[in-house]
Amino acid sequence: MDYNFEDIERKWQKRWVVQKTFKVGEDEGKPKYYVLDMFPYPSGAGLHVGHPLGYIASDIVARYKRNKGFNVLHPMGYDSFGLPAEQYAIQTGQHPSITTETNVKRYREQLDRMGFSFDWDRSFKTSDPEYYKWTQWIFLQLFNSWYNDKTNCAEDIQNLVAIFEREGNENLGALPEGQKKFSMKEWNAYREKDKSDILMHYRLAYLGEAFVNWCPALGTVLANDEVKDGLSERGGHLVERKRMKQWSMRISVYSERLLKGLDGLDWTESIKDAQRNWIGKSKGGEIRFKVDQAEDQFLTVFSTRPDTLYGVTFLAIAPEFEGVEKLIVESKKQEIGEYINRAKNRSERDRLADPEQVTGVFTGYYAFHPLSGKKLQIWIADYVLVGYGTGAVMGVPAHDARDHRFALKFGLEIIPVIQSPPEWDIQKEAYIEQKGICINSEIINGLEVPEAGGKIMEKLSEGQMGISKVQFRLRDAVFGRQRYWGEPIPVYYEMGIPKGLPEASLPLVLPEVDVFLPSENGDPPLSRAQDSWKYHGKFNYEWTTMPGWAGSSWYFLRYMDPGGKEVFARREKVDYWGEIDLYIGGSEHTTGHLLYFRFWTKFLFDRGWIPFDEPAKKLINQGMIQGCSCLVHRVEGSNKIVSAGLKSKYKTIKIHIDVNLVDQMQVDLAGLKSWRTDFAEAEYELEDGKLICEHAVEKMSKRWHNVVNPDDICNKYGADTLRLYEMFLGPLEQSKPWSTGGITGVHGFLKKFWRLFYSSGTFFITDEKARPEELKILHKTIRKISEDIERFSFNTSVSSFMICVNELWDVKCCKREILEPLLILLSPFAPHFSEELWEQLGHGDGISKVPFPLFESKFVIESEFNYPVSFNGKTRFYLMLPLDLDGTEVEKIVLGNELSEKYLGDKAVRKIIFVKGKIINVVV
Ligand code: ANZ
Repeated sequence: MDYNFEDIERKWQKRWVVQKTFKVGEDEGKPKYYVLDMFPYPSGAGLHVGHPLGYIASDIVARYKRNKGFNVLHPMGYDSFGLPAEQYAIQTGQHPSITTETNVKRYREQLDRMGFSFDWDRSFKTSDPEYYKWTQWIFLQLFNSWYNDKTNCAEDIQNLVAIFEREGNENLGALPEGQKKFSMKEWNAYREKDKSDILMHYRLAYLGEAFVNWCPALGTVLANDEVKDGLSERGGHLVERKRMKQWSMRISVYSERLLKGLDGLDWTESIKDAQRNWIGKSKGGEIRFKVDQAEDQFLTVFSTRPDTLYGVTFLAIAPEFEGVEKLIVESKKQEIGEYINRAKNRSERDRLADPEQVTGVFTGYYAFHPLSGKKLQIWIADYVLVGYGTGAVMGVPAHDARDHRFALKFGLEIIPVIQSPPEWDIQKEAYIEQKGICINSEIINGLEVPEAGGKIMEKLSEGQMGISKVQFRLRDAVFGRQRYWGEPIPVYYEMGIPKGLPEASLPLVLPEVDVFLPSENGDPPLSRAQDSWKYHGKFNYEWTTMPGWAGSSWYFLRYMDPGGKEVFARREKVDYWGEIDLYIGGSEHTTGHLLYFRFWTKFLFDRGWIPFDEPAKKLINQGMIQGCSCLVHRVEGSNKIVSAGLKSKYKTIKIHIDVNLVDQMQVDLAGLKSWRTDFAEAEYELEDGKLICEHAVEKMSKRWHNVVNPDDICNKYGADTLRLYEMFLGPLEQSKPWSTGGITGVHGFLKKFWRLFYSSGTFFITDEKARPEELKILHKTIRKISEDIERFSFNTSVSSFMICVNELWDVKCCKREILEPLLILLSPFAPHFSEELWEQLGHGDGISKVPFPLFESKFVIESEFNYPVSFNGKTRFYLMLPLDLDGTEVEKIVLGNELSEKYLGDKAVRKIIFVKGKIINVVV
């Protein structure tokens, strides 16, 4: 019987579903293993062959771990809220839930065809009300929590209210920006609205004014990680900075813990470093400069280099600096107003990206140096960012490159305060080394940089002119989106006061609207909901919805207890499954999802709902599978297509064509003509009657006509070949182009493997005892595959299988003792194939839970070794000798060898160095 993958795969996929083979529950008798893929957004285009790369890898691990005796949780679901379904709804009027449903169905079919061992009973979509009920619930917990710096832990906001009622905010340490001290008496006398405003400064989910990335084309705000180079990541629309009242998440309070937690994680260093950078911890100080023309007014800057304080020659503030208008002299108001407007339309990234283009305006105001008393000009400059530090800097042109450029452009003084090498021209270039001896700096002259910085901060804090400070770059995360297709934020407004919904009112279900667009007056789409969509029929609900990252920040917990009605996940289940043991997904989520889900995990841990504070112990980022585009040459200005070899005769442009029309560079001409009318009408110049095209490696995308659908590969070669082939393409973490060139080789390997079980068309296996060389082939492979899977090196596994099968063919092995364990080894990679043969071998129990074969070293021990024989260290020849010979026996054989006589001549042997299994060296 031939290897009929179609029937086999259909049969096993069905059986796994019917028998619920991969359904899993808590089992105290087994160690657990939780392996998770980043769940997909079900887009209309369906999966292409790049998507399953990570899923195949995680499925191999899941299956392997089951065979190793682990109780494996391996779930899959859909991250189904988001922009594309909504954009489609805007264009077509089709409700996003319908689009989502259709796409999910398609994804499921595609995933099923690849033979993944997911426990589908645990599946859900983030847009299911039963799921987002709990996303809303977590939002409410965040809303009802604050971060206590003293306990370093999130706590119930009622604890804070109790403190205020008892003692006001006087003992609470640093106050939130713009907040005043109040006593217990004052607090108790405040109106509800005032109290609510004060508490808003503490809540972990809060409504606050913030500069946001506003995308007019999409009509919504975007998170920092959704903006790339000043454009929206989705759609590439212009993004501007705008101050808006927004729901935000106070992730910044977790900066230090998010940073520290990285040290204990088995994630790739590059991801950890990217997160470290994004969190961006800087140690330094806040320094106050008294403003000259204003009574009691100070300008506070944040600096990481207090040691350079005597080198300050100007101060600069961000154009969006709060209170900027109070620092501008009358005569400059118009000029500065225009400058500020221009700066607003430059994204933060642009402002930093173009260092040569320094701009700024002098405000006409001055401030005094806190130690020397020197008068310093205050400037407005757009290289100063409002969201970082205090939004103001002290300009030290001698030692900071940006300040240096600024000083050169505006003719400001450059005073060196750190000793630079003698040849250094400080007027030409800043000396930015953070070490050296201080000069021109009164009280710190002669001191080294770090010590000098400490001394300055000490001196400043004595006069209350500065305090040491650790600053993080990580900003609070904007949470509200002016979009329809997201979780409604469970908040209503009573007399202008935002209030969290009571738990019993959850889920707050997304209301129906007539169109999925903002209303005429620019309010978000949810404002279009009918009057019935009001809390208690009278209070407006919040109109913005949650961002894409809300649902994905805790989905890994829901898989542990997907049906739970009382709680997001029952504690005993979470205790059992614990952290994700292996998480596989793309590295593009580094500063988005991968940070947010760590944040929510830490929060849920703080509030006692889960027993761990990091979600994933190990993380692997699979590489991208790029497309291999096909391009034909069209003569410029005509509709003439010429074969690649003739292109030098003409001036041509390259045009993408569908990769499915090409076989090894040769284009199927008839297919091309029926593919698009411009090709049907074109004139052709061929080479030997053939149209040859060119290849280019690019992102796999519809736009480049280079998308390869896994369904097509499954139809042609089967899912097991697809699985093996994707792994065979190269190391999991590397990006690599898709080419179908090698797939027949992999398919051929499976066929050859299959034939080991068949003799003249009938199943034939013997129970004869295996010979040592057969056992050696098997155990070498067991060792290699086990090591490879543990190291996630799947490409090398596939090669080892190929070698093994070739070797077994050479010795004509058809023994059960060899082939049975080999099938188990292969089963994580090619599960349908292995299940089928396993059944044919007479097993009724399925291959997915039988023990993984154990490596036994005794079978691979070599009995002989091919020794290099050297004379005075120089290798002259090789001798194959049994490994159990001792030194004297070896000596005899070596000296008796006729080749030795040749190299010895008449010289006497002084000694022979013999290392078993390594070398023989004759010293003369
Ligand atoms: C004086 C100084 C002298 C500085 C010197 C640097 C070198 P990191 O390390 O990234 O935290 N800075 C502070 N707030 C800023 C803002 N809102 N926009 C732009 N720049 C800002 O950077 C901290 C340094 O960046 C601070 O230290 C400040 O310049 C600048 F030789 O102060 B420094």
